Amino acid sequence: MGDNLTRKIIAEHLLQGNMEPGEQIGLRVDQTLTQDATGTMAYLQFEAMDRDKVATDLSVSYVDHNTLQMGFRNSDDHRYLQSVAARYGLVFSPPGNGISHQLHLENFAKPGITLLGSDSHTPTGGGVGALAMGAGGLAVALALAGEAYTLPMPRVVRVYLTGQLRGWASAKDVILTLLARLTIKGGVGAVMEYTGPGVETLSVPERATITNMGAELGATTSIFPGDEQTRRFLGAVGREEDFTPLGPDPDARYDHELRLDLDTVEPMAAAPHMPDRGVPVRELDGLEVDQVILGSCTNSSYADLARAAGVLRGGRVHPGMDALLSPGSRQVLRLLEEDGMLGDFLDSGVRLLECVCGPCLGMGGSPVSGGVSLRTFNRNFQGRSGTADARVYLASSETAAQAALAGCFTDPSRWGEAPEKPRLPDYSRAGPSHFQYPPRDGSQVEVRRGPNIEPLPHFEPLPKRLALPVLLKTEDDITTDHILPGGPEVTALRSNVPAISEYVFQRVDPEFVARARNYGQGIIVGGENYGQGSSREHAALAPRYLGVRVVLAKSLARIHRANLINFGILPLIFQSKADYARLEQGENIGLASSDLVPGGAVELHLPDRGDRFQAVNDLSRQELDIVLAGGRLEYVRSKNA
Ligand code: MIC
Ligand code: SF4
Repeated sequence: MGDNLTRKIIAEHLLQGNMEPGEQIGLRVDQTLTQDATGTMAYLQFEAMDRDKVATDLSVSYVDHNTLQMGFRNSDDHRYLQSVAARYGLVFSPPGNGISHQLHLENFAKPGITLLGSDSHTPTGGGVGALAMGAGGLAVALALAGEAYTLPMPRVVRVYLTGQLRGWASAKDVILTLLARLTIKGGVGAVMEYTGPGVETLSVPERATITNMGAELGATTSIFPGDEQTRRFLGAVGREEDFTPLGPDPDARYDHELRLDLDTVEPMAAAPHMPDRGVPVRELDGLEVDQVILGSCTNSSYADLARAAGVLRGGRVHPGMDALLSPGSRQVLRLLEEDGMLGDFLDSGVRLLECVCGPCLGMGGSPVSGGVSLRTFNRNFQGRSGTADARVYLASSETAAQAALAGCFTDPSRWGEAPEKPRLPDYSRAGPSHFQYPPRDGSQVEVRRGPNIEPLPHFEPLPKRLALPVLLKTEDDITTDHILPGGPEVTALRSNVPAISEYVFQRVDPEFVARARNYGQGIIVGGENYGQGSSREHAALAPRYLGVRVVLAKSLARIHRANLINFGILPLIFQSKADYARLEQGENIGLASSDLVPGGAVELHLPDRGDRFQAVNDLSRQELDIVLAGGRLEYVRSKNA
């Protein structure tokens, strides 16, 4: 039996462990990326490791998330990132250059490499056949120091595509269809590997939309082969030498298989407030829309925006509508200008924003109270837009542009004949990119820190005996946006743990921080898929700073689980859901950390009731040692000592 593409790349990079699904493996990391919101912490951690230079083949530090520069904090962070990149040998992408994932796809990702990024949408790189994974900042810092990236060996799911997209159906509709079918937990523990005759009909930007939003399936990553389409894309962006043909063996084995006939895909929209709530756009016909936003790492390629421009050409945005655009990169914007399409947007009345993430994480562009916003983004979690009672729908660029003109969702059967797919543009016409390359010897470069950049907190080892009050009990599907919101106010504090901790669970329970302070330590009880969504490690770091020592949930999202461990919080899983049902906020739970054994059950005491129950402890030996030491940095320090 032959191997699939995922296993081939893993085998090529395997440093530790066996390739048995679920077993802990360690991979060599070829490339890393960070963005500003997770990057400052990642580089503070890297600096704490006392290395002289990064050990990867290529590492890029992007500034794309928070570029509002309201006050000194944000600007100081950017200067810190720029100086740290020059000091340690990273490429720096300044604010306005573009969105990290779009830029990395265009400029650096290639078939067969491993890419680790401190952002959950790093799998965008799977569009060119890279094994691209999201992780917390500390995992990236360790990779920069040359350490293996450890993760559970994923199952490999074959997504067998047949047919080809018809009419107005787009790549976004493919992933929204899969999400509606599989749900936001459908990819947990798996790599989604796309194969079959439908694959060759999809261009790299279309593939990247699909792999990008594989993050919303909870997948470890998603990947397409390196084939003729890949070669064509790398040629267009001027990197044909980066092409290697790469794919699964013809008789490759998979752990699971799904099929999707592209002929049957139709325009879809994910309804509020989860990306898996997809419905056909025709069913939303007539639903009034107050705001449309084009852009984000999911749908801001030249092809995406060219299709939207085609719809808008000669028309006017509906008077009641606020329409915004943030192109994926400055080069994409430049190409749109060259090809006359910037004029289509401007003349139709679309507002032009910077080439950054922007409204996607609530950096401006919040919709009106109770409004409907239709966005080409990947996440529509409640409140993420900055307006708590807004209803956010996710759809393709074409669907969004149609709604911008009509002021409401309309049935695609009335959109007329769908245009030809736009060709890949020739990037030699796109003007310069603005990457800043590091000097050969950065040892004399001064790292510049502003007053908002606080040193990392030190954490104590896990005590032998714990008696912890339940500080909060949550529902299922709590996202990291619930745990620690995005938006300009909070994101500006990403390099200041004491300050950002004030915002933990702000939208869920405004009393949480005071309660945690009052008790000094505690436990969080979570439902299914606790910590899904973004990779922000602050959603572990800030609760730990407030004294959270254990998260006991029905299940945990992969990146968040790793972040909890990295900051010394013990992740435990309910053995029986009945125990979840009976626990209440304020109840005390006792635990002896000396009873913890790797992969074993653990007994928890309920002293107020004179009762006890069992929870699953699925930690490996190393993970447990990290938690016992008080976190990953403490663990590395104690090992070195
Ligand atoms: C997101 O889309 O939620 C973010 C903002 O890009 C996060 C990273 C962060 O919180 O800084 C992600 O996806 O990992
Ligand atoms: Fe940026 Fe949004 Fe993509 Fe996150 S999902 S990287 S905030 S564009």
